[in-house]
Amino acid sequence: MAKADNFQSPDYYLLDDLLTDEHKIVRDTTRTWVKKEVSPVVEEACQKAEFPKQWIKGLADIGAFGPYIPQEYGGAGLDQISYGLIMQELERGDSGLRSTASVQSSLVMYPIYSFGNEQQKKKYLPKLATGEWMGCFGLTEPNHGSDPGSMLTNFKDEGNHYLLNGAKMWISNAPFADIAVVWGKNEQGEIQGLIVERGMKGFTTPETHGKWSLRASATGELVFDNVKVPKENILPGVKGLKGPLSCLNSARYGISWGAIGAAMDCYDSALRYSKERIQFGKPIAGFQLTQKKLAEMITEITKAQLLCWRLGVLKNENRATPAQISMAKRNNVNMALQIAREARQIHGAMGITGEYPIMRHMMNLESVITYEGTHDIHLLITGMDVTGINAFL
Ligand code: TGC
Ligand code: FAD
Repeated sequence: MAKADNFQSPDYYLLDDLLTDEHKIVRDTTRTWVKKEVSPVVEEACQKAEFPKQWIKGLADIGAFGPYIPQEYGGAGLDQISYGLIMQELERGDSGLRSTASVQSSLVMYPIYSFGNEQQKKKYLPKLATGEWMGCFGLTEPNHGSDPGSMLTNFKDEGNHYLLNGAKMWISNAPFADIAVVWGKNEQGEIQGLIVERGMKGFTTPETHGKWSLRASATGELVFDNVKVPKENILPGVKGLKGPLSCLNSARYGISWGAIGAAMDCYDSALRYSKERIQFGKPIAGFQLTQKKLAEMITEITKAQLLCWRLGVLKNENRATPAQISMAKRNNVNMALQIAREARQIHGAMGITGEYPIMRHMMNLESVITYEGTHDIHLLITGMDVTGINAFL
């Protein structure tokens, strides 16, 4: 049984002063929903490795599906900082919950909005915003993870439809998704996006079991065995790897904020526990080594908050570069993982139990540091940006 959610958000540099009233309302609405609907059930969901389906309606109601998609298509029409704050609060609850919203917003709604035609936008976006339809994003393949440009999934033009073959692996939301935005190569070897719908013959989504991480998020494969995809389901607005990578820019940006949420939860729990736990006749918060851990945690959280706020401003002005987003994703996820490990130590043996959120965050972050570009891939993107030399070649 999980303990009451007494989370108090750290704001050491008074960053609330930089937020608008709308930002604060959006953040607080998400936080309230997470406390009420997520915290009481998340531990059990993770233990059972189940995604609580009732979260879908709640996420839609708070505007977490397509926060920055215009209202005419069912989105919330918010800015990028609001999007980030929603991701922060969701991941404070659980990275798997944030994953579900990230995928739906940045990896399914974003490509349909950015690369789809009007008919596709009208058909899919409103239903995705309400959660009536859930989506997933197929880029990674069994043999092509960090190097998606080498993908084998392909489609042929057969006159009145495309014939799609191949397989995708490690796909969040796949087991229950109604649609999949799938990236494959056309006969000229160019990457294009297709919207594949559940029920199309030859399309299956086997679930991946046995994960020790992101257990409240459903993960699966996408298998395409001569799937006939109607011609109207191709995304006409983009060709090449820049299509899926543009979606990743949006999702990675959201993860940068999300990781702060997980870190804040670990810090908050460790701070409270260290003041309550007595050893050698005094609270362990009184020992210098515990204070070092807590002081370093709040310093790193504050730096990450500043990084994200600035990145959000740049994103609102359409000035954020992919390399700047890589820096924030890499720094903030690593920061959160280190904080989760230190917080686990402060909780002693209690830190390994589900009574505290620490171990769950720590295990989740082991996926977050790998997906959406691994820690090292993002380092190499920064390296390429500052040196002008491509280490991938
Ligand atoms: P490269 O030759 O550098 O680039 C190919 C084309 O793409 C353009 N480009 C970008 N465009 C937009 N945004 C970006 N971030 C871009 N990065 C590159 C580039 O300009 C070029 O355009 P053009 O017009 O010249 O063709 O590509 P490369 O093959 O050398 O690969 C580069 C690399 C390694 C950085 C990239 O492929 C990469 O980022 N790999 C990591 C793969 C990854 O992140 N996969 C994520 C899968 S989705 C996921 O994990 C979801 S988890 C969801 C959840 O649950 O939250
Ligand atoms: P690999 O690419 O095989 O990398 C293995 C190691 O080699 C890493 O440490 C990597 O950094 C290193 N490496 C690779 N290339 C280089 C290089 N050039 N230089 C130095 N080191 C290198 N994908 C989707 O498309 N959609 C999803 O919804 C999705 N959800 C996911 C959910 C979960 C829970 C997980 C774990 C993954 C998900 N992924 C998804 C896949 C994810 O994006 C990939 O796992 C990730 O891109 C890394 O690919 P890989 O696992 O094949 O590792």
